[in-house]
Amino acid sequence: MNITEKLIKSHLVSGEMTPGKEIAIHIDQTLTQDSTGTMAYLQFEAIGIPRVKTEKSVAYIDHNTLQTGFENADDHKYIQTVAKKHGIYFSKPGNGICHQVHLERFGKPGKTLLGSDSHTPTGGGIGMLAIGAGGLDVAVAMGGGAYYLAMPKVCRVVLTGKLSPWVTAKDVILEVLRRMSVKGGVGKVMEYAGDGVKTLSVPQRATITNMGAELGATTSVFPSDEVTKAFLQAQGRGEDWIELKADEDAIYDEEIIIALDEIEPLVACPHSPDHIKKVSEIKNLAVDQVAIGSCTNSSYTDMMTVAALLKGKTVNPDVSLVIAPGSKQVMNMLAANGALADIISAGARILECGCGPCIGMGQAPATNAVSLRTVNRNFEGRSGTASAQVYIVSPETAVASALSGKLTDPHTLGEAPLISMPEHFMVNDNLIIPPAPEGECVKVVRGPNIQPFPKNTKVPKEIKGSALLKVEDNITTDHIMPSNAKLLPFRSNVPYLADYCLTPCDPNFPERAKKAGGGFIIAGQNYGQGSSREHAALAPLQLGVKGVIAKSFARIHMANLINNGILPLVFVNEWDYDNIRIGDEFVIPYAADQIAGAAKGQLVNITCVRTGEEIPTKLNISERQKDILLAGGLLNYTKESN
Ligand code: MIC
Ligand code: SF4
Repeated sequence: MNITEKLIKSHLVSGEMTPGKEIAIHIDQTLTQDSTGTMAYLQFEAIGIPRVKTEKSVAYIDHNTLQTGFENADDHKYIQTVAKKHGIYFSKPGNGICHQVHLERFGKPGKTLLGSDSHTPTGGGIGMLAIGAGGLDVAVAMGGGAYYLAMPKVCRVVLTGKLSPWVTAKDVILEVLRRMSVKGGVGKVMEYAGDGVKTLSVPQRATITNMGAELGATTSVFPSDEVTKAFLQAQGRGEDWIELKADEDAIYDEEIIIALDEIEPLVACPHSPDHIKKVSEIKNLAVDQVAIGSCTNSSYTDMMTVAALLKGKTVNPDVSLVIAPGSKQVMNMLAANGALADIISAGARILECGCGPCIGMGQAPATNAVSLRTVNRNFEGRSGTASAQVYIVSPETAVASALSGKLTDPHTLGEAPLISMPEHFMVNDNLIIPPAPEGECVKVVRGPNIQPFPKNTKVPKEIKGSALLKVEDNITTDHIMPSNAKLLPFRSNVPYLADYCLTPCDPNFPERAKKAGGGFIIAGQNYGQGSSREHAALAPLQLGVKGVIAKSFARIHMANLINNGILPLVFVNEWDYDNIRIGDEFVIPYAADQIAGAAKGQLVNITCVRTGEEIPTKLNISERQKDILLAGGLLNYTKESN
């Protein structure tokens, strides 16, 4: 067996391990962050289980830390109290980005981790089966329920040789994205192998597994070896290590080979993580802002490299350099060893440990500005400035460019610094609050920003509605439910957020949807790529959306639609997409029967009233997902089946 199969087999609750077939796995650990967490805990409360049944569940506060009004602080209080009551560890604001902290303090090789954030696969860097999911799926897992997913194919990524100086793990994953695109990983686990693996440290591996999310992959995983052991020992957690490797004769569904020594510094150009070029190919690109941080590149070794490169130098006068270390542990160590002073002296602006600019929480660039970031996503508008041009690079390229004022290949900096892994990380978990031993008397505090979330109803006899919007390929969750400093504080207020749903595609969409009393969204390939945010399903639900008819869907978003009772219909004929006009009226007759038939592979036929013709579509759903859709969503289904 390969590593993926071993991890799945040891957690399999039901199903057959054949690619594409639905399986259910037991979840050992969960994580939430605050922007999806409020919803996940509201849903956990709705399920009604008093204490979590996982080995470890952690609630992080890392996204909404700007606190420009009472909303974020209210949500923090809600999450802190609900966590205390139900047996969940609480990582206070300032303790760091969920994925970075989880890797440092909680992740364990061989375990499963379900997180309400799409970059949960970061844990694959230490041999976890770490998967991102919607808040409701995480809520169910906290209650001891299995997590259902399609058995993935396994793509073996063979790494040979070793990275040349100035070439980084970020460049490796950008190379994978160049080859496979943002939809190349859908339905797959990327499993890393080959003799190049042992040359990569845990933070480097985690950078690679983190950004596997951008391939649309179910997750990514590295073996757990001596390097993993040394990392866990340095975190004071040597006892959490187990070895994990693929059998000699393991079989894979696909394979790609990457010669590490042939990679050069790469950059993902606006507005997609797979618009890859060599840094050396782009000449004279003046840079206005450089942002270093995010769950992809904010580890201790990343930050030490940045400090070494900045030491004794000054940031270019035309560049604003902002740096957010990934965790309190990282920041603390930089402060203790003096590296922070080097960073500050060079003129960098230090931000608190959190997501910050990565999700547009502050540091929005100027109009038309070029912003180089070490993040994982450069979707249009995500920085908080619609006209900004965001390029994704490694920390090394980021510093070289911050110093020169232009996009610059780090080779120009001379000899690369040698930063080694510390023998001991500074361990101080004083910002992690354990749950109350008995939760009964803990009072959950709810601020006025927490509004009831929309709930769907059983499928009616006939589903009717008009085409409300037609969008192209690769629409991201940042288009569907934009997140920035103005909107992120309202993640527990879906009625408010709904007024911004899909507005980057069409500012009139919410109003049109409300007037029409709901309807359908028409979309191209890979609809819903990016975030795990359930709000990208909840806000359309609030507006009465009954179905999305697309050429294809991204994994997590499709699951979120189903969980909320919205039909993810797939065109059989691509020309039907071309022929649909906004305003066309659709009818799905015998809806329940057709949905039931779909689980057996039959088509769902939609009648277009204007043309009188039938549009054949597929619903790629399991029997269980059929029941969820018929019930009007997972919450109704769970209640019905209890
Ligand atoms: C992201 O990077 O897009 C986010 C913000 O972390 C999201 C979660 C969210 O929308 O709250 C993700 O990756 O799932
Ligand atoms: Fe936070 Fe950005 Fe990572 Fe999402 S991708 S978890 S916003 S740092």
